[in-house]
Amino acid sequence: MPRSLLSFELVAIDLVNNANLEPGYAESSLTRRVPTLIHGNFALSESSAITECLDEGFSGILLYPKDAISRARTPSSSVAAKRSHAHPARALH
Ligand SMILES: N[C@@H](CCC(=O)N[C@@H](CS)C(=O)NCC(=O)O)C(=O)O
Repeated sequence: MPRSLLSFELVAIDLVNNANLEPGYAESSLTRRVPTLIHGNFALSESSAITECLDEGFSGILLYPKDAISRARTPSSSVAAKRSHAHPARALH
């Protein structure tokens, strides 16, 4: 399958100094965690949501199998769900 790359700017967030909690970042991130995808006025956090958005929203990006059952069985789907629900910060949101 052909793949193409999107151009992007990577912005480092200084988690050691809690830059993710500062207004500049926190206002664009629902979870106040990294990563966050920002595309124009649209902002999306949670890596699995980001990869699904890229997969479905941008032609040429193929991150998941097209078949629903195969997609559900990808390690990222189950691991992401477990991590998110187990994280203590989840209780804050
Ligand atoms: N399930 C989330 C986990 C995100 C996450 O835990 N990110 C960490 C860095 S790898 C973070 O932002 N930690 C800072 C914090 O929780 O305040 C995802 O996959 O996006």
